[in-house]
Amino acid sequence: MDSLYENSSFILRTVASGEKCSRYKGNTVMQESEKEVYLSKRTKVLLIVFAVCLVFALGGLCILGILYVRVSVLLSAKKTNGTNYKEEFYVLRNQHKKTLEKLSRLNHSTGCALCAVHWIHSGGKCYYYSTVRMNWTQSRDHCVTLGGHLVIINSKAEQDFVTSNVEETHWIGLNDLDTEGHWVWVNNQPVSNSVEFWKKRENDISEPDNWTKVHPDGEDCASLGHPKGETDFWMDAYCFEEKKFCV
Ligand SMILES: [Ca+2]
Ligand SMILES: [Ca+2]
Repeated sequence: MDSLYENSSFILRTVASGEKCSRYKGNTVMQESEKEVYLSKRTKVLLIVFAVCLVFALGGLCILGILYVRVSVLLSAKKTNGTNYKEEFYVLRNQHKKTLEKLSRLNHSTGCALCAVHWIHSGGKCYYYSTVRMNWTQSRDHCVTLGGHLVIINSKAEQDFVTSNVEETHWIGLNDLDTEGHWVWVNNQPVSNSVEFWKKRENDISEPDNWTKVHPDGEDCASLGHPKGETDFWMDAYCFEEKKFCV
């Protein structure tokens, strides 16, 4: 009986132990199940966040695409307009140049003054005196847009005529930019020794003196007179000074 009692006790302990084990296993299963549910929820949340981010990213890409297309269209339109204006400018400039050439031919054939408005006729040519001041290079380029060139003086009569209409220093179409001391007109013709009107000084250096005391680069562009004096002779001057100019 003792043995049976003992065995019963063992069985009871075993049963009790089995119950405890079952409860433990049950708890473990429940924890794992909760863990799986938690992970599943977390995965869903992450997927939703990812999907939302993806939607925003796609939306951003669409907006960027639309902006890119709009900017491209605008730039293309501006480029086209710029090209059109440029072509129009060249056409008008050529027309202006041809008209001036016709006027010049008529002047030669008839002896009448047939220059454009604001241009002055003399000796079969038309002259223009600017109202604005520019440096020499700007003046040279601007004259071309007017259908002419910086004035080239070929005779004493032309020198007298050109200087008779100016009251302050003006640029003329003469420079030694390429080779110091080698003066050439804007049509690449050198200055004739018999037709030059440089300022002469008896007791000092005559013009052109390529004066470097004020501007170390010297003086490579010719003008009628200087800012503070007479205008009926040529002087070399610093090319970046701003002066009126003759066409
Ligand atoms: Ca010079
Ligand atoms: Ca000088």
